[in-house]
Parts: sequence; structure tokens; C-alpha cells
Amino acid sequence: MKRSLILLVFAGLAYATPVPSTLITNIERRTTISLNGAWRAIVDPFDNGTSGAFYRNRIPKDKSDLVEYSFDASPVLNVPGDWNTQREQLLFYEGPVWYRRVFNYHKPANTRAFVYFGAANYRTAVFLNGERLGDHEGGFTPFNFEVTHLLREGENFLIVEVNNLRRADGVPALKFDWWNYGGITRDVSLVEVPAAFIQDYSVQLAKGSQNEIAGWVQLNGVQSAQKVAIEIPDAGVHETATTDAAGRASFRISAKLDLWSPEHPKLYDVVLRSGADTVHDQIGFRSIEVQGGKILLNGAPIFLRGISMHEEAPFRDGRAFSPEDAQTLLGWAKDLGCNFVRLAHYPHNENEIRLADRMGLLIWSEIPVYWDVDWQNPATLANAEAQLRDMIARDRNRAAVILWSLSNETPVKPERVTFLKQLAQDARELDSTRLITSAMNHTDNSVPDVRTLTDPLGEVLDVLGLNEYVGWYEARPEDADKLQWKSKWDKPLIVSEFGGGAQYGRHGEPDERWTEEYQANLYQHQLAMLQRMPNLAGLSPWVLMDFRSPGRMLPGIQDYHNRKGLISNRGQRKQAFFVLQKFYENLSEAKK
Ligand code: GCB
Repeated sequence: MKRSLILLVFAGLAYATPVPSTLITNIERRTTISLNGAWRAIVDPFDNGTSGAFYRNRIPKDKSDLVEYSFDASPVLNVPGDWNTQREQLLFYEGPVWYRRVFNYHKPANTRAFVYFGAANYRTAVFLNGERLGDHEGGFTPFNFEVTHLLREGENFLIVEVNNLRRADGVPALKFDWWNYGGITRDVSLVEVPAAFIQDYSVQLAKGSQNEIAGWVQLNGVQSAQKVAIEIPDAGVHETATTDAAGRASFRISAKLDLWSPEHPKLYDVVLRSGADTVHDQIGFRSIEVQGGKILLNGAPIFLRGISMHEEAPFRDGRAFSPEDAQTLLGWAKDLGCNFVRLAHYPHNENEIRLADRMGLLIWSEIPVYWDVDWQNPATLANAEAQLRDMIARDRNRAAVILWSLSNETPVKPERVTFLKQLAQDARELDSTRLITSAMNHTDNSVPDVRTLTDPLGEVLDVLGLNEYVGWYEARPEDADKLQWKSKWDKPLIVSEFGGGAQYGRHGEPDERWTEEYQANLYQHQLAMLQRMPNLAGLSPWVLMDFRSPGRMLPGIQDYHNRKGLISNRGQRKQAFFVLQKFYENLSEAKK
């Protein structure tokens, strides 16, 4: 886990490799106390809470004492949940909100405790019983703080300031095409672990192998070498390894495994033990690699029949967070005939990744380096690196995840390649087994009717992602028929986006924008064109379901929604859904 600080200096930018993650992984299978529920919340647009020290949770000492806030008298917000959809007047709110949760605690002997947040958007400061625990930046990655020494017997109060103000130096920065939902958007819990415990681990097939598991277990709170046991009973694995000076035990184990695939999402029970700690997980084993223009799953070429999706709640709008939301969204992807989902544009909830593992859906997982960010700012890079590191830390044991995506539609300029190269290097260092991608959107169009992918970022990636909007932001759907596509690299290509807007129930001629007919026609022409693309290894059209976005204002049609969904935000399937479904069905038939 510990890595020495290496300073890299290039393009005038000095920065270090990422500091190790402090995340406790696999929260689902630990001993936890949920802190979800109704939290008192003070909406604080001018950030008076910082100077007014709201974290102290003061109540007036007597009738003449001046205290200009009161958690007790403030209304509640539900956690998990965005604040925008819980109160009408918060729909467009961007700024700080102070949350308070009071809870009782009885401390068991020989136990350490951590407070764990699945995610809070965007900047978070956390205080327990009036003491600052720490801060976190980034709206979609988990974080935890140790609270063992601050917890009191009996009543405790946790205060959390969440601020979703967009920032020029943020990741993402000031502009993005989704709703800036603020708040504590995922579960909060207290995690109890023994004094020495298993913090994190990697149990995956070694790169390029289908019968050798390579991995490590990271202990926290140990001073001397410890034994760690790794058991996978159904695969006959019963091994032990010993930790090094940094508390890490590495292992390589030969095993005959029933491999995970979309058709056969086999998960093994895995048990890790060390001292007083035992952690159970369910892990699938599969290999993923590229060979020329092909993606190979378990050694055989696979075509990714995908769809892009946001983490937007079906039927009710708002940030999705529940297992039921995930079931609905991934269930729709399955109905469409998908074996692949692109989880745009940020790490989604862990419950969704775990469900994909069980359902047999391959995943592209992405950090929100979206459009333009402050490429030359070392703090922005450090923030992107931390988000990448924590996404990988949380999900590295999920067979479903095959692609880490570094960015989406970033402008072609040298400082952006420098920035993304650093992320690619980090990702490979943190996880040598998965493929690296990015969604690019720049082509050389100097030859009429020929589009050539020349973006220098392509050099850095294992798999090229391409977003193109022929028939929507440029040209007509029919113009796709004459286009030829080329790529500078002999690498697999995923068309990570194409699409067009349609309002469910709006009908007209195929050339009338916003109608279902227009969108369906666009899909027909696009799908015919895509098949002529070199090294096409998959697609994830934009997008599964309509989603909220502040930049989509057209009254009566968009009403602050991006309408490129194949399904409306009320769950109604548009004509284009069936066009893509048919296409995927034919692909599956052709394979038989
Ligand atoms: C894109 C972006 C995506 C947008 C989409 C659109 O290229 O990657 O985030 O929502 O286009 O609808 O314009």
C-alpha cells in the first residue's frame, strides 16, 4: 500500500504519485451501524456556518445567549438522497448545507470504528462531537475517517457540511451535462473492525492468466508480520501468506476455475482471515485483454452490446441510490439485449456494480474528468488521481468491471495529454489487469466524407472510445450512409456515444426533430454506419434513460431534461429502444 513519493516533472508540472487510499473496502460485508435516515439540515447559502462554527452544535446557554442557528429547529433531509429533489426550493440550489445526525453508541471492547460515506457531492467536511475529522473532495467516491477515540459512550453528534458549488479547479469543473445534485447521496455508516483488520485486498486472475490468482491483502493496525489465510472453498483454495513491513501479504495461487462471463456470471465465495478479522466476499474470475483490434474475454473475442447510463433515478428523477433503482436500470439494459454498460460520467453506487457482477453485465467505469478541467493545476490533477484511486480501490474485485475510463470529450491540447497520461500510469500501477480507455470526440475531417481518429490520447489507451453525433449535432441521419471511418491506431474501438433527442409520445416524420421517428431513423442509419468502422469492438449509445440537466431548457420538450434516452424518465420505451434491441438480437443470433 505504501509507495514512496516520486516527484515527476514534465511539461512544467510537478506532481507526485497518488497517496495510498485509506478506504476500507467491501463495506457491505463488514459490521456496520447505519446512519441513514432523517438528518437535520441547515441550508446556508452564504456559508455562515464556517465562521459561526456550526460544527459545535451549540444551543443557547440561557435566554440571553445569542446563537443564530439551530439544528433542532431545522427541517430534515433524508440520507441517502440529493437535496434538490427533496424540497422544491432546492431544485437549483448550489452551495453549502450543514447536516446533523445524533446517535447513541456503545463501544464494544477491542474495536475500532470508522465513519464511512458512500459519496457526498461535492466538497465535504466532517465533524464528530465538535472535532473536525477531515475533508473530502469529489462527488462520487467513498471516504472514511477513524472515530475510535472521539466516540463517546451514549449520545454523539455527527455534523457534515456538504457544498456542491461548482469550481473552476474541480473534477468536474464548471460545465457538465447532468444535474448538479448536492447532498449526502449515498449511505453513511459506522464501521466496526478489530484493532488489527483487513482494510483492503485484491483477489483477481493474474494478467494474461486463466488459472492463476494473484493478489494481496492489506492489514491496518499491525506492527509485526502476520499470517493471512485466503480461502475459496469451491475452487479448493486454502492458502496462507505473511505480511511484509507495510502490513501487506502478497500471494499467487494456481486454481482450476469456472470463469465468469455475461452468459455465466459465476461468483465464488472468498474468505480472508487474519487474527481477529474475517472478511467474506463474492468474486468472479475472468481475463480481459486486447489483441490488435479485438477485445478478448477469457481468451475469446467479444463484441460489447452496450448502452450508456447516468445514475439518475427512474420514475422519480433525482440521484439514484437504492438497490431497486439499480435493478430497474440494469434490468432495462438487459431487456435491450446488452452485455455491457457504460456507467457515465462518474463512479456509480457500489450496489450497482455488485448487481452487474451478479447479472453478468460488463462495465465501463469512469471518473468525471469531463470536457475542460484546469489541466495545469496540480491540485486538480491530485483530485482526479484520488478519485481514480478510490474508484479502483472500491471496485477492483468486481469481475464485471473491464474498463477504467479516464475522461470524456476532453479538448485536444498537450497539457491535457500530460494530465491523462499520469492518470493512465496510475491506473496501470493500481490495477494491472484491466483495460484503460477514454471517450474522445475529435477526428480529422480534412478529407471529404472520411473521419480519421487521430487524437494523440489514443496512443495512451488500450481501447479507444469515440463519441460522435452524426445526425444530431452535425449533418443529417442519412449523411451517416456515406461516411467512412479510419483510425490511426490498430486498437479496439468502442463507439461510446451517439444518439439524438426525442420526447416520448411525440410523433412526426423522420426528419422532424424531437419525435420518436427522428430518433429511430437516426439509430437505423448510425447502426448501419458503425458496422463499417475499423476494429469496432462495441458500442454504448447515448443514453438509456432521459435525465435532468440544467443546460436543456427547451420548454415543453426538454424542460431541463436531456431527451436522448431510449426510455423516458417515467419508464416509457421510445421507438429507438426497439431498433437497438433488434440490432442486438440479430448480433446474438449471428453468434449462435
Ligand atoms: C456528449 C457528452 C454527454 C452529453 C451528450 C449530449 O457528448 O459526453 O455527457 O450528455 O453528449 O447529449 O449532448
